[in-house]
Amino acid sequence: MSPFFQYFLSSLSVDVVIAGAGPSGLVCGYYLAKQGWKVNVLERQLRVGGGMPGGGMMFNRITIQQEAKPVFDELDINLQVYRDGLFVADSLETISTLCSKTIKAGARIFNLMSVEDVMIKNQQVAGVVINWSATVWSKLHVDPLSMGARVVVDATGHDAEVCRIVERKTGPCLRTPSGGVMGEKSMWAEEGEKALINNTIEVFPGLVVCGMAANAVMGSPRMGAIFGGMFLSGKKAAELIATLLKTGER
Ligand code: 48H
Repeated sequence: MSPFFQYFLSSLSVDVVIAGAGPSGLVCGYYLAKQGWKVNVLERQLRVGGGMPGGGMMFNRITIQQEAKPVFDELDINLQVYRDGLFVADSLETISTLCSKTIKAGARIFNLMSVEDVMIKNQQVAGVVINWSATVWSKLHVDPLSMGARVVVDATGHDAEVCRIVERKTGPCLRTPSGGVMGEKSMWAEEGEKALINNTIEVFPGLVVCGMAANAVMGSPRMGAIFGGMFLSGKKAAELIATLLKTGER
């Protein structure tokens, strides 16, 4: 047990905490850790991968487009040509490879740990409030712990949980047209994928949103089993965060 506790105690103050170990959160963690930033990825479930194992309607394959191929090539994940500009990957190979490379790059992944709130200091997100998922699910009244971070990433998928918490507790303060979470729109794969990169922003000081959460926050469409945008959004979030950290803005 003591190796785990040492690992946990030395993870309580880091550069970046990413909420959610789906494709966008893992890719973001991979690129940041590769550059030497201290990164924790917190995942509520027993396993990582978010929506990937289920692919589309439980077919364990994911579709990606040409633009995302360089990320798959870098990670050495096999792609099968489907048709012009579209490729198919085995979702289980994708999850296991991405998880392994993210950990080997130096990111720390904590599964079964939920982000239940954020810390806000001087109008800036300064970390997350965490608890064991089992505690949250069993509705036990157990006070949480906190984990400090210079930047927090909402990679929680469709529910955009971290952004919703900030909106609920701070008012309409997000960098969206309404100041709040706009809500995901119905499926339009091409538009959803296109919008996703532009929607990957620092949505509140110290809080970056990526993946499906970015489209939910900005009011853009969903895209079904096309996953390339999630990988590109995670990569863009990492680039954005590296700039914020390097310039000392966060
Ligand atoms: C800790 C949490 C918390 C919390 C949630 O859903 P994900 O796979 O998210 P993305 O954005 O990386 O990928 C989206 C993709 O899987 C998808 O759903 C697509 C493409 N849908 C299109 C469509 O049309 O339906 O992963 C999010 C992860 C999950 O593993 C959650 O368990 C986890 O975040 N999570 N972890 N604390 N509060 N909330």
